[in-house]
Amino acid sequence: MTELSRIDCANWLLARDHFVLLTHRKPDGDTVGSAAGLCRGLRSLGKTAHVLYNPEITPLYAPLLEGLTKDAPEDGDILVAVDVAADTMFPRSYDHLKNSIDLRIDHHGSGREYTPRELVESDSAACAEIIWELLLDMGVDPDEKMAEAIYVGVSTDTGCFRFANTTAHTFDVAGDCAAVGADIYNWNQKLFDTKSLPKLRLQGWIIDHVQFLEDGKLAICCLPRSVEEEIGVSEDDMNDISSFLRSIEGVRMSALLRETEEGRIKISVRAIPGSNAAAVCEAFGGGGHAGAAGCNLRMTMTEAAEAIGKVVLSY
Ligand SMILES: [Mn+2]
Repeated sequence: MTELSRIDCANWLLARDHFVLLTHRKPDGDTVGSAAGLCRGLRSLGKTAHVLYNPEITPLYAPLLEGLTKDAPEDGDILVAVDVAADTMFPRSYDHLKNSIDLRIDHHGSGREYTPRELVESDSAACAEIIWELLLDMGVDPDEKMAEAIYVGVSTDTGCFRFANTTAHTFDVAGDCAAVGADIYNWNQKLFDTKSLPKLRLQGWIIDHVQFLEDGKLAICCLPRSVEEEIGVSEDDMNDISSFLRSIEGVRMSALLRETEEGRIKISVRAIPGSNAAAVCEAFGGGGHAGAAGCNLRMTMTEAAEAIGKVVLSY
């Protein structure tokens, strides 16, 4: 595997054509924004580029991909994964493509190699930050739609610039996006200031059912699928629900446990600086960032809560 510098990566892309960009399962603002921004940038250079249709795309982010998607790659297409830390993170329908991905562009330091070459900058708060610089390195003249996609990526991965991963560079990129004309107010409103009633009801349920351990430093909540269904929350509602637990006063680390359709337990861990969410999840075969990480366990909810509770505070 070759680790590319950003300039090498820009030149590698410039020397090629016919790109298909891949996003991760449960696509968030960063993977979608990165793919949309890069796709538009490549097109502006006269290249053919598409984002591979992701069956899990939600109504919140779907507009960013309008006119950009393609159902399947064709012979000779170059496959590029953006914001995808491991090949286990792709939607099921991409299984047959896993061995033919040419390049990974990512900001997950704990990611696992699955491509012959990669550009990984783990000090970037969002993959979209790397994409923005890459666009400029390639000589792209950014337009409003590119800026909007990149803004969605950087703002969502930083919780609207509140998380500890936010750097001066994150603000620089967001500032560039604003200067180019991204509709920042509209996106902030949609992403951070509007909550559906089911989401608020679910937050209420979580507050009623959260367990505090270690004098309130650790918050764990087990969320049964039946509760999600009864309240009627959407995937968009669940987007940043795990960060909500960390916002309780005194909590250093939080874990939200959910039941997946495949009968596994999906654990989202969030931590404040000084605690390491990625280390916890790596102990269970998952990964992520120090502030936000995840893993999937094949056990019952009670077993999973016990297992995670034991490990959590050693990190
Ligand atoms: Mn990301």
